[in-house]
Parts: sequence; structure tokens; C-alpha cells
Amino acid sequence: MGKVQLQISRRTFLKSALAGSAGLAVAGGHAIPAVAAPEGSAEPPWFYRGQIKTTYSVCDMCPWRCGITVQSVGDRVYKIDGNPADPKSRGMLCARGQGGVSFMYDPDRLRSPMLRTGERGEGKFQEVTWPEALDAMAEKLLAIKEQYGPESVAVFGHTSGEFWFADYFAQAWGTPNAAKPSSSLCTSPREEASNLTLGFPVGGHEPVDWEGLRCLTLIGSHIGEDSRNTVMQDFAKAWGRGAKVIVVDPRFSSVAAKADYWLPIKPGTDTALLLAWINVLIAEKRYDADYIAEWADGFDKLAAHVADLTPEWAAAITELDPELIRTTARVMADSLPQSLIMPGRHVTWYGNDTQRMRAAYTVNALLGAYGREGGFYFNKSPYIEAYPHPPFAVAGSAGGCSAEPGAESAELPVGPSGKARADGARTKFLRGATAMQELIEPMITGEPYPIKALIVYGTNLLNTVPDVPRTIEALKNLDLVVAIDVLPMEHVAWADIVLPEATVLERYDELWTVAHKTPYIALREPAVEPYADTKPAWWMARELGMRVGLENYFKWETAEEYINTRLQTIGSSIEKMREEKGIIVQKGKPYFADFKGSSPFLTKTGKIELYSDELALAGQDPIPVYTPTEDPPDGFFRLLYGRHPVHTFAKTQNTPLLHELYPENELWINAGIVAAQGMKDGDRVWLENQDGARSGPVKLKATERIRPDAVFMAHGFGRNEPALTLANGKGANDAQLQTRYILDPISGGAGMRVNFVRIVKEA
Ligand SMILES: Nc1nc2c(c(=O)[nH]1)N[C@H]1C(S)=C(S)[C@@H](COP(=O)(O)OP(=O)(O)OC[C@H]3O[C@@H](n4cnc5c(=O)[nH]c(N)nc54)[C@H](O)[C@@H]3O)O[C@H]1N2
Ligand SMILES: Nc1nc2c(c(=O)[nH]1)N[C@H]1C(S)=C(S)[C@@H](COP(=O)(O)OP(=O)(O)OC[C@H]3O[C@@H](n4cnc5c(=O)[nH]c(N)nc54)[C@H](O)[C@@H]3O)O[C@H]1N2
Ligand code: SF4
Ligand SMILES: [Mo]
Repeated sequence: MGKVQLQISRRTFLKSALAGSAGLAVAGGHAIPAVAAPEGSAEPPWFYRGQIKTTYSVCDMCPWRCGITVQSVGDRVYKIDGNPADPKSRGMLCARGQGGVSFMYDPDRLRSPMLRTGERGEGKFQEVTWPEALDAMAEKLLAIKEQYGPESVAVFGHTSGEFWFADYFAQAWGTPNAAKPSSSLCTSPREEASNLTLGFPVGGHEPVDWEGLRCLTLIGSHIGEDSRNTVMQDFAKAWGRGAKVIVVDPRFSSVAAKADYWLPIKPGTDTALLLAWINVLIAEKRYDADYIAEWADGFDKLAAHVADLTPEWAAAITELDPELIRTTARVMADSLPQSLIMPGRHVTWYGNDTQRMRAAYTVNALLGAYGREGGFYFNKSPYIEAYPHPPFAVAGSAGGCSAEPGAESAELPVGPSGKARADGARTKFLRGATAMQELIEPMITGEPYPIKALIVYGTNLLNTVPDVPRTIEALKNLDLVVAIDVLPMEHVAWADIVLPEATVLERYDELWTVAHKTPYIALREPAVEPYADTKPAWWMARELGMRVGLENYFKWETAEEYINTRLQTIGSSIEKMREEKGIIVQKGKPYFADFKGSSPFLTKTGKIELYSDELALAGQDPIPVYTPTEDPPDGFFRLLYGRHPVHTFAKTQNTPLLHELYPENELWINAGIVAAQGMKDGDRVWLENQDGARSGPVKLKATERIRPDAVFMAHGFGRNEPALTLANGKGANDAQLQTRYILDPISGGAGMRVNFVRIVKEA
């Protein structure tokens, strides 16, 4: 794999940072010169070095996006805190948010636009000016459009600036082939299940009405390792208040350690458990009968469907004690309607994931949780007009867990492969946003029509998308590969053109609009000037747009002008938002009473659809059915993966402060297995998957906290890119062991827990 050859050491980085400090004035504050330390003495602490400027912004260390206050002196950021006015952060941050300064000052950052000089994948580049890089990109894009049409350009986007490329530029340019990993590799099954069942998506911020919640059930949602700030705060409060907690996870996760009941389920069998819970709630008449009579459709069919699906039936499948299944159903029902199963977030597991999510929502409906205090509130998007650009050539956003329902581009996209086809026909998937990995196929085969260019914006292509060898084949085949990133991640070595972005602390972005109990809008402003020769995404998208004939979409000259035009529609401005600590909060409609008699459910029946006609018509199960997944072959374990509390995906392993906290991942493996195989805790081993792909070496963590049929590791490690000086070569890489995935026929989400690994003791 590639090596991005950058000739910058920590020393030259510091020098260039200092050289840039003269005469910078950044919007929203004044910089005054640093107080010089006396000769020979230590530098004064940062807060004595000059006037401290506070800037309101939004964290991007993960896609949750908490509001932050950024403190800087001169051209340097020193501290990030939670913005107390922000409904997500409420004045607090997680460790990763605190690590934002370290991420920004990573000495390995990309610093200049570059053009490829060697072979693709070799990572040999020449530094060029911005006009040179953008001219080259525009020329190539126009040539590809001329020969193959605008749809032959694909855009992958994630992180906050994704809007400018995966939404704004892609739609103006006219390609439907824009995709976000936060949809098809993360939330799409839960969003589609929600659309099918309730008539609206879950939205970026799960609408759990935490304050009154009395019983929380988690299916593989590992709060604590999934360290989203707000969720950890809310969980801690609910738990402190004595809310009951039920955790279903093959692993004794951090949150399982806080639970009243832990169900160590056999991986991939959750739908059987959910159906058995439904059976108990109905058979024992413990469900909210009045609520179901008023708000649900298809109850009789559901009752008949689950009549035989008893805890004993599920016990044989899930390897759980039937009495534990029965007891937990009763515990949930005892607290209804302040009782619910939280929608997970990363729910693309086994390729039958929309049905599992529908089963979970069915339990929630039986508990009467939707629209009830202490259950789920109905979220609402904030009101603000879109920028008045001419109609886009292509409608709909690329989706994603950060795309807010009701926001400007929230029209639900239809059928991924459907969108990829020139004839616009729907194929393959019933619903769902464009599936990233489905766009890779046309890059290789040219079917149903060729994709010739790929713009990778803020997406960690070779660590994020399963089946890495196939992605590499696609990269070799393309006519143009552009990487827009901040760090020399593995895929950057495969680009023809590298555009280095300014980090979020150095730029404006589209307004962050959040569907919430109290809908709100947050502003991101730069605290300091962009580092070295980096630029913000809005600037790049505009400069590119001007070069490819899209002037009409870029009538605004600066991000401030764009943002102010939008804010004007609600009587606000950037200036006013600064006075309001960067946040505008509006009024929501959280409960039934707010709908004054009309139905909040936007399904065809206006009810919660326990039986789905749409699924029946499409030949899918109208009520969830348990479908088994393949078991690991002899000598193999199912490869499970997830989060580590101080890292985000594969993007923070090189961040100095976070690297120091957790430099390499470990392989959780059952202690009995380790002993039986003559190994011990701490041994370093290699992993080999069912297709012979290898990764490692990784340290064994021998533990009773995981079932013997599975192993678990944190995602994002085991990197092979020497330009990532801290992360390179540490631990094992889950993505490289995921050569297989199964697509969910309804949402198009890619189930990645269908890979098996065996332990190899030597390299
Ligand atoms: N194997 C495996 N695959 C997974 C997952 C997993 O657990 N295991 N998780 C899945 C899930 S839930 C999700 S949501 C996705 C996440 O998928 P990604 O968003 O692709 O994950 P990251 O590793 O955070 O990659 C972010 C990329 O953006 C770059 N970046 C960071 N800041 C900026 C910026 O300001 N501007 C620009 N232009 N680039 C920036 C980073 O350097 C990095 O290349 O991955 C999915 N894929
Ligand atoms: N620190 C940190 N926090 C994050 C992120 C991050 O990168 N770092 N990313 C954020 C994002 S975008 C997402 S999508 C979320 C993901 O966070 P979650 O949605 O919580 O993640 P999952 O990967 O679905 O869940 C992982 C858990 O599922 C368990 N599991 C595996 N297989 C099964 C199974 O078959 N059944 C059951 N019941 N459990 C199973 C695993 O043991 C593990 O504990 O985290 C968010 N929070
Ligand atoms: S959860 Fe942590 S990393 Fe994510 S946005 Fe909030 S503070 Fe930043
Ligand atoms: Mo995600």
C-alpha cells in the first residue's frame, strides 16, 4: 500500500506555524502579539501570552457535532470546551473533543495541494499552487463529462464539510452518484425501518426522551465505548436516577457492566430475541393495549405471527436462558411507556438489518413509547430557508447519519443502484440512500454505465469501505481520483490530485441544523487562519464550480455571505449568532398533544405499521422473520468490531494526545480459548480471515467478557501508511479482514459482521 511522501518534520512544522503568526486577523476577534518570555526562562502558560479570543464553533472529532467554544491567542488555538448554550454539549466534551487541538496540530497534516508524479498508489507527489491543482481537476472533470456524462463522476463524503461536495457540488454538477458512509455503512437500516414503520426517519439525534425514562434496553449499542458526549451524559443521569438497564451484547461491554440484565446473545440472532419479547408482551397482555388500538395498524396479524415464537423457541437460537428472555420482557413492560429499545446507530450487521430494526420498533410500539414523555419525543427540524440557488440538476441528498431530516437536502433518495442507472429505474434495494460500495462496481465493470472519476471528501476510503482489494482495483481503473483530506490517510497515496483542507477550527461551514426536541441551529466559525497552504471545502467547491460552468450556483463569494443569506430568513445573522453564543434554539412539537388531534405518524395508514403493505408488495416479509446467519467454520471466530472511547473511526489514531491514551488495539478473546490453545494474555498474533486476508500483529486480551464464538477489536488500527508516523503499524485492521459483506435488500446497508478470523501465531 502507498506511502505519502511528505517532507515535514515536527521541527519545520513548528517553524512554519510561527512564521505564519504575523498580522493575522480572524473574524470575530482581535489577535494581539504574544508576551515574550524572558531570556532563558520557560514560556509563560498560554493564557498569559496575549488576549484570549473565544470563537463559537462545532466539534468535528466525530459526526455527533457538539457545540464548542474555542480559545485562541494570536494565531494559535489552545483550548476547546463544551459550549454551555449548545443542546448537545451542554458545556461538556468527550476526550476526543478535547483532543481537537492535538488533531489540528498533528505534524503529519497535509499542507499543500499536490499532483501525482509516480504511479497511482506509490504516493509520489509534487506540491503545486491552488490554481494549478484546481485547473487540472476542472479540465479532467469536463473531459470525463463530455465523454461519459455528469453521472460518471462519483463523490464520497463524510465529516462536516461533506455538504459542499457530496451535496452542493454533486447536485449542481448533476451526478446522483454521491454517497456517505454514515448511511450505507452505518444507519440506513434503522432509518428505513423507521420510515416503513412510523413514516419518518430516526434522524441524526436519536429522539429518546431521557429525562423521564425508566427502562432502557440496548441491543449492541455500546454506550461508553460509543462515547458520544450527550448520550453518555443522558445515560449517566438516567442510570443515577435508577432507570433499569437491559443490555444485549455478546460482549460484556462497558454499559453491560452497568446493566441490571446482561443477555450474552449468540451474534446475529437478535431478531429471534425480539420476536420472543413480542410474544411475551402479547401473550401475557403486558403491552399498552389502548395505545395500540389508537395508533397501530396490523396488530392481529402480528399477534398471530408471534403466537409460537416463545422464549423457549428463541432460547434454542440465541443461546440465552428462556427465563431471562421472559423476565426481561416483563421488566420492560413494568415501566411502560417510559421504556424503550434505543435505536442503535451502527446497525449494518448481518444484511437482514432493516427487519431487525423493525422488530425493535415493534417492541417500542407495544410499550407505547412513541410520542410519550419519557419514551420517544417527535423531533422537529429547525426552520430556516435554503440558500436561493437555481434548482439543482439532481435532487436529494446522499443521506447519512449526520443528514438531518427536514434540512435543506433531506428529500429521501430512492434506491441506490436505481440512482446509479441512467434510466433512473429502481433496482435491487427497496429503499435506502446510495450505497457506497455499490458505486465501486461500475468503476470496475462499467455496468450499468461507467464511473470514471471519484472525489473522496473526508472519507477514509481504504479503512471505511469493506472489501479493500476491490476498492483498490477500482482506484486503478479510474481516470481521475481526487482526495480532499487533512491527513495522509492510505487512500491519499492513490490520488491524482490531493487537496488539503483547513480543519474545522480554521474554517466556516454550512450551518448545522439539528432535528431535536428543541430544534436548533449552530454556527461554525474559524478560530484561526488556515494552516500552511490549506483551504476550506466551501472555497474549493466554489473555485471548482467557477471553472466547470456552475457560476450560477456560486453567486455568493464567501461562506459568510452564503450563511448570512440563509440566516436572514429567520431574522438572524452571523453577528447576532455570536451574541447568542453561536446557537439558535426553536420550539419543537415533541408529544401527541402538540399535534392537536392529527396523527404524527406519516405512514399511509397514519398509524404505526406493525404489518407493512409496502414490504409485502415488494416481496419482503411484512412482519419481521428471523433469518439465520452463517456460523463460523471450525477453528474460526466471528469478527466483531466497535468503538474505543478515545478514538473516532480510523481518523484519530495519529492524533498525538489520543495516540498517547490508546496507541494500539487489542483482540478481545475468550480466556478459556486462549488457555486451551496454549496462548496467554498479551501474546501478539496475526489474524487471517476466511478468504486468506491477514492483519496484525495484535495483542491478545484474554477475557471472560466475550463469548467463545467471537472476537472483538476497536476499529481504525493496524494502519499501513508510513506518513502516519504515530499510527502506522500498530495493532490489527478490521477493514482489511472484511473482504465479505452482505447487502440488506431493503436499505442497501452493508452487513460487515459476516467475516470470520482464525489466529495465526507467527507472522
Ligand atoms: N471496518 C469498519 N468499517 C466501518 C466502520 C467500522 O466500525 N469498521 N464503521 C462504519 C461507520 S458507523 C461509519 S459512520 C463510517 C465512518 O467512515 P469515515 O467517515 O470514512 O471514517 P473516518 O476514519 O473518520 O474518516 C474520516 C476521513 O476524513 C478525514 N478528515 C478529517 N477531518 C477532515 C476535514 O476537516 N476535512 C476533510 N476534507 N477531511 C477530513 C480523515 O483524515 C479521514 O480520512 O465507517 C463505517 N465503516
Ligand atoms: N468513541 C467513539 N464513539 C463513537 C464513534 C467513534 O468512532 N468513536 N462513532 C460514532 C458512530 S458514527 C457510530 S455509528 C456509533 C456506533 O456505536 P454503536 O451503534 O454502539 O456500535 P455498534 O458497532 O453497532 O455496536 C457495537 C457493539 O455491538 C456488539 N455486537 C456485535 N455483534 C452483535 C450482535 O450480533 N448482537 C448484539 N446484540 N450485539 C452485537 C459488540 O460487541 C459491541 O459492543 O458510535 C458513535 N460513537
Ligand atoms: S461526542 Fe465528542 S468527538 Fe463527538 S462531537 Fe461531541 S465532543 Fe466532539
Ligand atoms: Mo456511524
